[in-house]
Amino acid sequence: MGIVNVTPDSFSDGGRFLAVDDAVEHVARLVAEGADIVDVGGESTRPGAEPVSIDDELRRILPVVERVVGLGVPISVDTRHAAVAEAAIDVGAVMINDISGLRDRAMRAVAVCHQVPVVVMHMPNDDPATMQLHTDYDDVVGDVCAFLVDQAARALADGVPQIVVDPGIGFGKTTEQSLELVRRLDEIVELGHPVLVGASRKGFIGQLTAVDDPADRLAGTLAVHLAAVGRGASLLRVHDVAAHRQALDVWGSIESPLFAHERATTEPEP
Ligand code: HH2
Repeated sequence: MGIVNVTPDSFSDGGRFLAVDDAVEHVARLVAEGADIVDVGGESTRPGAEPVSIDDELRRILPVVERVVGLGVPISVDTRHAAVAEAAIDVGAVMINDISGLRDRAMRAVAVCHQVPVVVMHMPNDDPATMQLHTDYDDVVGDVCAFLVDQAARALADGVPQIVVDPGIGFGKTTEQSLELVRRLDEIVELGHPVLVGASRKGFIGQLTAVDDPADRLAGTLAVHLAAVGRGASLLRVHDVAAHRQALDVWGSIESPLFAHERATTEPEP
């Protein structure tokens, strides 16, 4: 899943894709590099980010979604707001990425009404501004699993067609808690839903490696993401698609000798 942040203030690429033409060009590049899904968002959720009005979020993402649906790659909309999700679906998005974990009944209703899959991400509260004040878990993996089980069950009972779960790396997590979630990702995989991991360029990688510029954290990101795939993650949310494609092709060729060859020469199984 390639990341498209149509924001002025995202932690690693804020301001780079705020103009519609720049965002569309970026999507085309991510697709050319091998993204299977493109995730378009209009609100930075880094700790302390300024809240964005619904109108601004719509103004940022709708023109981009409208222009990229023709590229043939599925578009997911990265939003906490039901109205934004619905408007994006109306212009062609086919998936919701909800960092607030489908807490909002209205968001579940949008997914049910339009029969779109949803990424249900864990964060300890529904407010990026204060999430880092809520890192007091009994057992971070157990607490995250309990939240994801409850939210997935509620969503499926309401009629959401498909759930992807996500531990929310860095969202109300200390560095050690983010590492523990990746180390024990198999416990989240055992919940029975596809698992998405998004560690791309995040702060805990900088903290571990003393690399301040997020754009320089690709090697650390690949290390985390390959560890996650090795434990059963199905989707990776990434800024650097080409590097991930290369790493996954080589990793996959080691795990299964036909992997890279099959990817290059055959259509995927239905
Ligand atoms: N992380 C970010 C945003 N959306 N969605 C999911 N499902 N999982 C994540 O880990 C995740 C996410 C934060 O990263 P980014 O979009 O690069 O930064 P910002 O929030 O500053 O725009």
